[in-house]
Amino acid sequence: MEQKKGFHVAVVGATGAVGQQIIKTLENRKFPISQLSLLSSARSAGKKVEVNGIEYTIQEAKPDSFEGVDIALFSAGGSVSKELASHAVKHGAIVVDNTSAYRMDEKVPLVVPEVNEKDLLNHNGIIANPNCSTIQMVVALEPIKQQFGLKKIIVSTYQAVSGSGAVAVDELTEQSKAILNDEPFEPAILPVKSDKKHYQIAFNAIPQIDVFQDNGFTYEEMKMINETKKIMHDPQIQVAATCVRIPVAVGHSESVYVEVEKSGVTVEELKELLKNSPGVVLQDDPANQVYPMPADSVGSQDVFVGRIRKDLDNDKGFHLWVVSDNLLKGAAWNSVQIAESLIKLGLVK
Ligand code: NAP
Ligand code: 3JM
Repeated sequence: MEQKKGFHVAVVGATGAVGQQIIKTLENRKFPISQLSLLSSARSAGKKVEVNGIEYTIQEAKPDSFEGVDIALFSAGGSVSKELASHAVKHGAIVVDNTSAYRMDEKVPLVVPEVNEKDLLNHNGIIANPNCSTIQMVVALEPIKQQFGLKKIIVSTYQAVSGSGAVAVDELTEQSKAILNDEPFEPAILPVKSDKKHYQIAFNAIPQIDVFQDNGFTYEEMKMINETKKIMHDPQIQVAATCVRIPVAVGHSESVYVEVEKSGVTVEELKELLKNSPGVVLQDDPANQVYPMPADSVGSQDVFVGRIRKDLDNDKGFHLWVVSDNLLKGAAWNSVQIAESLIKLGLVK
């Protein structure tokens, strides 16, 4: 079948922190759009948004919003995806879903194009975009796995508040102002809006992202563990995660410890490998204080890696520091990149 030149694209959650970055990314990439549907809840319906110099009106997302849509990019929370993604598929659209709703569904490919683009070939209408913290980690670790084998991953995250949506960024800003002005404040959003207690995020660190599971890990930590195994096609790989929210607006950082299979690997070999890996930028020059930081990652599609050290006790152990813009490679860019891959592979009819 002849490939179309432009596609009818729908963005569900277009007014959100991720949705706004999806729109910007579509513009920056000059994504081939013939028609654009910007969807949200009834709250934002009627708002005007300019894209590529054209004014669009935000519409309320409904089951029949997907008539004629080729590609639907969902980032409006898991319940919206569960309610509407199947309607989009019924109308003939391919869904790229940014929520955790379908990530562990066996019939749904979970894709980071640098790692497992070919998994797109087995889609059934829905493709899942992994969690932001998982994405940047697997981009950095897949080349190591391919070259030296990967036995174990232990990761601690330092995650930005924008991962919890636009309201969490507002909460950090308002709280910071209140504290600096010695005024009272009432935490209401973080760590999890729907959970029982809320804690100060300004000038603090909260070791809870998403809700606790019976095994003592949080859901965010379990997402990292399960998604990594699925994306890397390796159920045997040992993964443990501790996810922490810090008072940074944008840019997730991760301290990652890995154990490779091969003996005698050197730091220089790892640096050379990562320097030439897709989607990775090596920033590792301690003598000149060069290392990745979240403030420098904002606006970039890349994953930045530095502080690479060999463990002092284990010849197969290495420590890395991995940073990326959580709203871009962690969400919007990875979704648009998946859409570009789908077009390239001729999978959008
Ligand atoms: P946000 O800033 O709170 O935005 C939420 C968006 O969803 C808004 O556009 C909102 O529209 C829309 N929405 C809410 N309820 C809706 C409904 N019933 N029907 C249709 N649209 C509805 O949140 P965000 O940070 O952009 O994140 C959105 C979702 O993306 C998250 O819930 C999460 O599942 C996913 N996400 C994924 C990653 C990742 O790692 N890949 C990272 C962050 C977020 P209104 O303006 O009308 O309220
Ligand atoms: C990042 O309300 C919801 O379902 C959204 C919860 C959420 C998720 C998720 O589980 O989809 C907030 C922020 C994510 C994510 O990417 O996993």
